[in-house]
Amino acid sequence: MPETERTFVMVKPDGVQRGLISEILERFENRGLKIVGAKFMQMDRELAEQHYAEHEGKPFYDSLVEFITSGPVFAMVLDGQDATRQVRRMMGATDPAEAAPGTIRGDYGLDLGRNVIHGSDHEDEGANQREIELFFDEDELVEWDKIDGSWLY
Ligand code: RTP
Ligand code: MG
Repeated sequence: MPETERTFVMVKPDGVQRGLISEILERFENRGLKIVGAKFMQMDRELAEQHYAEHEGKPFYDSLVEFITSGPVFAMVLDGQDATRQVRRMMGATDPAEAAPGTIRGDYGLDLGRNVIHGSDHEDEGANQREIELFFDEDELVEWDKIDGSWLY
């Protein structure tokens, strides 16, 4: 079996409000990424500040924390080969105006703030594990194998 890794992904409040959870989840499932955890939740300020600690002090930090706590988010943990990088490729560039069509932000993002989705940074080693632990308890993650499917249908 090829080696896999887990990554943290979150539909942001704009994506939830626009009813895009299932559309986004479908893309990841179709891509073969395995869901090992999922949670519909309201982030509080403390969690938002921890999650975006790397941006503290930047001009957009306050509005970022404000935005991410403005309504519910859909957080998930996905497992697959090179999952962190693959998710980032599927998300597209941070600024939807720069994101390629066919990517999630390229297809649905409105502007730099309202860019629909967050994924762990693949260039920041350990970000995926850090974010998974920040949002999920170990017992909220499910270890399971995809079967070969011969008896399913
Ligand atoms: P994210 O963390 O949300 O997945 O986005 P990202 O890695 O693609 O981008 P990052 O640099 O981590 O920025 C986090 C979020 O902050 C907002 N942002 N605003 N110059 C700006 O006004 C600015 N730069 C970034 C974006 O909403 C970005 O997703
Ligand atoms: Mg980031």
